[in-house]
Amino acid sequence: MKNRTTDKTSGAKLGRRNFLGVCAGVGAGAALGMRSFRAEAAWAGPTSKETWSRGEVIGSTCSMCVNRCGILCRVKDGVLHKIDGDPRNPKSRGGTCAKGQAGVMALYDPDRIKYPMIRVGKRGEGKWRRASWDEAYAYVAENMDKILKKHGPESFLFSSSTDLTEVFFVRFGTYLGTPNFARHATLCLASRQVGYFATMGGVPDSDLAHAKYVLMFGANRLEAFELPYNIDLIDGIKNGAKLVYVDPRMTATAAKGEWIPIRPRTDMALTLALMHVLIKEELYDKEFVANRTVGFNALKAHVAKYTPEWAEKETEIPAKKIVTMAREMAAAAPAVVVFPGRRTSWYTNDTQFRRSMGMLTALLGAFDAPGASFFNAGKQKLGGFDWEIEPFDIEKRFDDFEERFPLANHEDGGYVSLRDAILNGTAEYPVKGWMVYHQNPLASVLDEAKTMKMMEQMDFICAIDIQPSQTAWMADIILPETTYLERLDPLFSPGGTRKYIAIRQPAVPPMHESKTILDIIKGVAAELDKHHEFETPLSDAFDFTIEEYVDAQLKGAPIDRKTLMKEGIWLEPEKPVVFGEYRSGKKKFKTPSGKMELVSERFRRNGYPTLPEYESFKEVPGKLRLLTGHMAQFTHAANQNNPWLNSLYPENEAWINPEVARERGIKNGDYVRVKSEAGEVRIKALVTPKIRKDSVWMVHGFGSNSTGQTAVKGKGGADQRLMSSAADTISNNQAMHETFVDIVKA
Ligand SMILES: Nc1nc2c(c(=O)[nH]1)N[C@H]1C(S)=C(S)[C@@H](COP(=O)(O)OP(=O)(O)OC[C@H]3O[C@@H](n4cnc5c(=O)[nH]c(N)nc54)[C@H](O)[C@@H]3O)O[C@H]1N2
Ligand SMILES: Nc1nc2c(c(=O)[nH]1)N[C@H]1C(S)=C(S)[C@@H](COP(=O)(O)OP(=O)(O)OC[C@H]3O[C@@H](n4cnc5c(=O)[nH]c(N)nc54)[C@H](O)[C@@H]3O)O[C@H]1N2
Ligand code: SF4
Ligand SMILES: [Mo]
Repeated sequence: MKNRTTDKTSGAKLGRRNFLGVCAGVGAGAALGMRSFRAEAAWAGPTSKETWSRGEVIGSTCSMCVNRCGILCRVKDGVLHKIDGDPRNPKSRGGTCAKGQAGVMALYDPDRIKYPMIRVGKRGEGKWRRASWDEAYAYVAENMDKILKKHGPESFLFSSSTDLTEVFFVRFGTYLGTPNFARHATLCLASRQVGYFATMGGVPDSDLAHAKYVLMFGANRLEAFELPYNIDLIDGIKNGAKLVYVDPRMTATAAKGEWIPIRPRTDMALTLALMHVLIKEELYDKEFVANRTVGFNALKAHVAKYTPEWAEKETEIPAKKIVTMAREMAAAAPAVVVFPGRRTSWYTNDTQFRRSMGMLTALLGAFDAPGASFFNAGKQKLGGFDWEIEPFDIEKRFDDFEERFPLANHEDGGYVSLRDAILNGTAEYPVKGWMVYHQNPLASVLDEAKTMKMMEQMDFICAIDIQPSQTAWMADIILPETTYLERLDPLFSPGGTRKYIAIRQPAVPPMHESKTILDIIKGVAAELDKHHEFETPLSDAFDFTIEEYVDAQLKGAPIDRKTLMKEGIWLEPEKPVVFGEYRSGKKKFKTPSGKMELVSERFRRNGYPTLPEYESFKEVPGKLRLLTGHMAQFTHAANQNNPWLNSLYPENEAWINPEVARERGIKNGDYVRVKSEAGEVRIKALVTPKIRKDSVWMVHGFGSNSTGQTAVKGKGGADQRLMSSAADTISNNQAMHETFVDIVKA
């Protein structure tokens, strides 16, 4: 391995060995997950002046993944030396993962985008010239203006993923006048949202620490972190909970419980059969069902055909096992968690499957009680600007998203439908400009070749990123944002059992020529205003500072900005969680009936089957189903090139069952070619009994074409290159496990 970990510009010497020293074990055992730091016990908190003998400690919020753990940044002489977990944070409780600690190298990464870069070669060729910010603003504005004049504002696609600063980017697009946004949900969790909202009016929290029985469907909490569930799950297991983990693949989470190696795409056969047994054996919660649900009789008739014997043929889980599962769950109820999961971008029927999980929860009465699912008490309300902002005109959207997916969150839009509309020419107007912020769609949207085609027909692509992602590398201009360690972001107050206000604030001043998204938008807006007459001048829409924005958020809050910056977090005094208000009927579910809906009124109104129907299917003979997912060391395709994280796992592997490998003459460590209708990749084989014979799995995020990513370029295989385009029929969530592949020795 080439040593890229000493950055001359920073003076910080942060070698691989040091890093492995501080987060020992992470590479060897991803299952370790979050860990606390003993050092914190002796540490008084960031308010005390001399807290860290060698420097200063700044309380902030991680942004290396979506979890927003509380962090403590240890800084000396303007250099960030180490990131630890903040023990005061109620969600992360002092833990940080390998990625969180490697945030240091997001800052000091030699491959970071350091100044605006304008493309001089062909798209993707990697030839750039350095530009000043003035030149960059003028360049962006000129190109945007050409599209505005020729095609109008609707001709812009604005795409971004959930983070605290996304609000500014969306405001920019809205003021420009485009209705075409593509945001995070349909890449990730849209099916879960639609399925659970229809059934119980929201996605519940899970009291995993006190559950007696936990059923998880491919929710790999101990590798794909979701705070605080990964910590609570371990506590729950220590307290005696039984974990039943359903996945075609044995994960670190499966290793902590009982692994059920289900035939992929058949999970709904299992939930339906579990409901069949609960009803047939009268094991369901009769009182809860009678008082707090609607549609029981229809459900009873509906699941009569879904016997365990029938489900065994679909799922390859023995009928006896299914009966035992139902009985054990009933015995443990209400302290049962049927875990809703997070990434539900699996199959074309995922919304109905997630709905069936909510229905199973309802039948068990496993709700609003200790150890069960519950709705949390809510967030600390934050204020904000009194923005008189017209919501964008969704009806003008070119993919008819709101008509075709009436139950999806329309403000999120959907990638698969909009890409199809562009490529099939069904869009009523051309889409010529693409502004991409904090998102890497060339990696995160399935069927890379199609995304490339969509890019080819764009006149202008502007990417705002911190590093040369695959998408940024294909852009016409890359604008460098400051990392989360160099800037003040809007505050946030997450929901949870304990309210708090967290802050993300600079640990060090901005490096290189990076700027915040708010400053970047201001710069572009001022130039655009020179070219174009907007109803509201864009500059007027952004005539505020981040500090003013944060102050507005804190209006009426129990803490002011200066104190919050000093403390790093505000916590509400601890209160016990109140259970029972939904069970008693004091609180209503946010469904049309106010109850949990076994028969969904919302689905009826929108023409969808009101009860989940299982449809049988056949595999493609001789081929394997491609499965994807995440691992503890990386976030999506965002940080495989981070020097420290890269050193933990430099290249991905395809998990292949030993029997499949033997048939094809493949040995562990051989390179193989994986081929589908959409594309082909070369990747190393990991021959392991931890995967079923009908499937192949690879971790997402490798096989980058960006030559700017000097550590990871050309290494491993990109799963999105193999996946054919598919989406859930109700939510438009991309469906990433519908592709079959061939594997041959390379
Ligand atoms: N094949 C396959 N595809 C998947 C998945 C999978 O498992 N397999 N998972 C899916 C899931 S669950 C999700 S949520 C999506 C996620 O997909 P995306 O939303 O595209 O990914 P992110 O990791 O959120 O964002 C990535 C980009 O943001 C940049 N970035 C990071 N910090 C900053 C910052 O401070 N400022 C700016 N401007 N940029 C920053 C990163 O460098 C990176 O290029 O992918 C989905 N796609
Ligand atoms: N370290 C780390 N943590 C993360 C992320 C990250 O990138 N890295 N991303 C965050 C985000 S945005 C998300 S959405 C979550 C994702 O969290 P998860 O959804 O828990 O994680 P994935 O790794 O996407 O795992 C999906 C699992 O589903 C299994 N699976 C595939 N097909 C089937 C099937 O038909 N049935 C069943 N039962 N299982 C199946 C796969 O084998 C895989 O193990 O993680 C979050 N946390
Ligand atoms: S799970 Fe890791 S990367 Fe994600 S926010 Fe927490 S410390 Fe950061
Ligand atoms: Mo996600």
